[in-house]
Amino acid sequence: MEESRLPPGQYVPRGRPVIHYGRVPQFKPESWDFRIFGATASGEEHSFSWPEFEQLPHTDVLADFHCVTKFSLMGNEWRGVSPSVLLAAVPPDAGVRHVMIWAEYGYSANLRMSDLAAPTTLFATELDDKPLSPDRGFPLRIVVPHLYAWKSVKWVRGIEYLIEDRRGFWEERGYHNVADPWREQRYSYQEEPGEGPP
Ligand SMILES: Nc1nc2c(c(=O)[nH]1)N[C@H]1C(S)=C(S)[C@@H](COP(=O)(O)O)O[C@H]1N2
Ligand SMILES: [Mo]
Repeated sequence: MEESRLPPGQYVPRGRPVIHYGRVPQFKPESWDFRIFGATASGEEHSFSWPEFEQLPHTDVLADFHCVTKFSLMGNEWRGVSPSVLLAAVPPDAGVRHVMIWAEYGYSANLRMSDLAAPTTLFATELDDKPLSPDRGFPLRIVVPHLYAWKSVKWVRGIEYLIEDRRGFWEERGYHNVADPWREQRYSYQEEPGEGPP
């Protein structure tokens, strides 16, 4: 393993840990939807059914991911829908600089628009050539490999376009609003002016 691939303070564990807060939700394809709402350009929200979402073009991303508890999972082969596809299908208002990613049970994480639009951010449906397992987010998770993994929300159900930034689940509980592992942005007390909502 090249050391340069591991951000400061991280290690590669034995095995591939699975972690999340709360229970694994059950996927119900008939009632599942993916909503894009908030500050859309049209003022309307849009929702995709599971068959509609599955038909969107898929691409591959090879990336590592880094949990703030210090383990890193290296070389994950994700397949899924690029955020650029969704941003083109349901354009945000010109003033949108942030988004909230929403999941089952109300889990959420906020991202800067630039982090959502980054080339390795993906709405993943597959890991290593198989559909995601239930505990890794089946049927859909976002992966944001360049930020700490609490931002890689499992069981995703939607995107809320935000004009003003707002903190998500862990960001409200003392974790850093931006969460760059290369800069060890772990906790909110490390935030510099402009890195979090006022
Ligand atoms: N919906 C949801 N997504 C979540 C979490 C969670 O509690 N709920 N935990 C996050 C955290 S802290 C980590 S480290 C990764 C773990 O992903 P893994 O279980 O695939 O290793 O999922 C993230 N996504
Ligand atoms: Mo984590």
